[in-house]
Amino acid sequence: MNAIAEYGAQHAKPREINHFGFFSRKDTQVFIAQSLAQPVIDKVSKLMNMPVQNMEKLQYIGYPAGGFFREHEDYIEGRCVTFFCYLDDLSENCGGETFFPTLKLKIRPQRGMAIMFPNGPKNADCAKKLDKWRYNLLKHEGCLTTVPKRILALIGRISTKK
Ligand SMILES: O=C(O)CCC(=O)C(=O)O
Repeated sequence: MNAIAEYGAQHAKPREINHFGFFSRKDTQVFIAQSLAQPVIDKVSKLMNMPVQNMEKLQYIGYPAGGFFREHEDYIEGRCVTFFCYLDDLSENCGGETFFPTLKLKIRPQRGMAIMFPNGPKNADCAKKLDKWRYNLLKHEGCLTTVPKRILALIGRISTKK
């Protein structure tokens, strides 16, 4: 995990995105080189019970102090499961939690801790009411952090298309 964190810190590029409030984020990001990422991808694919071919690339996301990722959901083009692993311990009152507003669930990052959750289809492939319910349930945000925070993110897809 240290080698991955080092690779991420060396190669991640800053992003500051604001799509009229949607997917707004301030962070740094890089896809981890396959040779380093493969053992993690193999493990997560087992946890997700999905073939390795359905996994996206492993991402390193680093937030500077003042970084955030506003409320959003991850379901786009068949991205059906999300996995995050936290690389830092964040103490209370530093912000930086992963927040699921509908569930009123705030997860404070702890080094080595991982979470995994399903993403609901939002489009025509599911009844509208159910879509809305799932969307509301699983939308989440990376809260504003006052200290640096780093995570690994891996997405499983329903198809192998990338
Ligand atoms: O940083 C976090 O806690 C959440 C990150 C996130 O929501 C994402 O990468 O989709």
